[in-house]
Amino acid sequence: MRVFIAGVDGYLGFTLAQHLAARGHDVAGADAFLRRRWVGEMGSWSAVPIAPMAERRDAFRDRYGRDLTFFSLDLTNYAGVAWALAEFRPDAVVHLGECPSAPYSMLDVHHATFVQTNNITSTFNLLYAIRDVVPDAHLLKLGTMGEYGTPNVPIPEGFFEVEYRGRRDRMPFPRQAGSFYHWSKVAGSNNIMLACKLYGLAATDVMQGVVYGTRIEAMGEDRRLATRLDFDECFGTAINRFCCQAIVGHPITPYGSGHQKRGFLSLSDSMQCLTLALEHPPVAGEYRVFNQFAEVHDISGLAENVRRAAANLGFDAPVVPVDNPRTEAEEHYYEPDHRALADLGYRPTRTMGEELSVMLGDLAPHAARIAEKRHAFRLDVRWDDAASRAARRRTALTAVGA
Ligand code: USQ
Repeated sequence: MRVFIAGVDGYLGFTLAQHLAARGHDVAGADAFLRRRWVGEMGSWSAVPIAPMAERRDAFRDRYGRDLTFFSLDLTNYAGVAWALAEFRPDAVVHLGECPSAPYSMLDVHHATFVQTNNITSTFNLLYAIRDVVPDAHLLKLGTMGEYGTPNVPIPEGFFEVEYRGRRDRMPFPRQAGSFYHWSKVAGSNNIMLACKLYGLAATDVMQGVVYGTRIEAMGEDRRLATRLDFDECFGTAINRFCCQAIVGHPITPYGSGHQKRGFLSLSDSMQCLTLALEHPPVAGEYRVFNQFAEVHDISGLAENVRRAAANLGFDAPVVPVDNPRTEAEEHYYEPDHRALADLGYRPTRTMGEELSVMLGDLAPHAARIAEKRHAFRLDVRWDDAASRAARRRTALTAVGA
């Protein structure tokens, strides 16, 4: 199969390219290296050093015996997107090329607008380019479990049966996203659903939980094939951040009561699921939704799991709950379905404990690198009061005479 990955330089994108190549698929990708820039804007860098794209492609060829065709391209440029698809003629397009950070979208009006514009535009460009250039290609779009929020009822996979005033229908399950980023993903889902109906496109919208992990088996030990792993306040997700904190003896930071629950899955399981979706495409005109996660945990439980796994390896870090910078339910019901991928054959490959040991082992050699940017663990993006951040920044700058 020929697979085009939008966002191929990212955490999931570069990993997926390798996973697919190892399974014999031909892979191309596009990226404008925005993720590298955003993390730099946060005053941080990837905990695991990552190679420039030219080196990544050399290493890819060495390991998988095939090229990673690459388009240096901003996905908000429609002509560029259409040209890339015409050049490569994919059977499937995987859309991982969005700004993935809820906190980044809550920084201020400029970041909120940027995240929504960037994400909605890139999705439209891919939809229209597929329609006009490769209409039979399957669009595999990364949505998020965060689209649903935390309703007080079970969460189905995308759709549910409703009975209202004596009439019944099958409808999209209500979305209650909790950040401007998550709402950008809801907009993407709605637009794809309509495009499938209007243009007969085939799409899978993956509501993915929080991913953690440093590697997949295919990568081997070539450092040029390593994928990024972020730990800053905006681009570091809970488990990845907690592991980096533990490695440098920084307090592990569950927010608030830590009772908020989320679905989690390892990087290798994420690859397994995305590949299952690609290798079992929907039919023309079908818009299907998969909920993609392996286990539901609450955040304080996770923090404790990381603390224990790190202590076993000789890294001691306390768990110190901090005031929750987000506006989110901390005590809530959470029962999402996740049957569709299991029906296609998905089976988790490792327990969280096993994965944490691998991760911590991979991160340990980079402790000095993480420690150098430990200021990036800071917490100053608040959902309710972004202005306080600017005020604190000003105070800090005044204090250093800047
Ligand atoms: N959290 C902490 N301490 C931290 C960081 C996070 O307690 O130091 C908590 C947050 O308050 C939240 C939970 O952990 O309750 C998850 O936060 P996160 O930063 O790991 O994940 P989130 O912001 O939800 O976003 C991430 C990805 C996003 C993806 C989403 C899937 O950045 O792209 O869409 O996970 S989901 O969470 O299922 O919506």
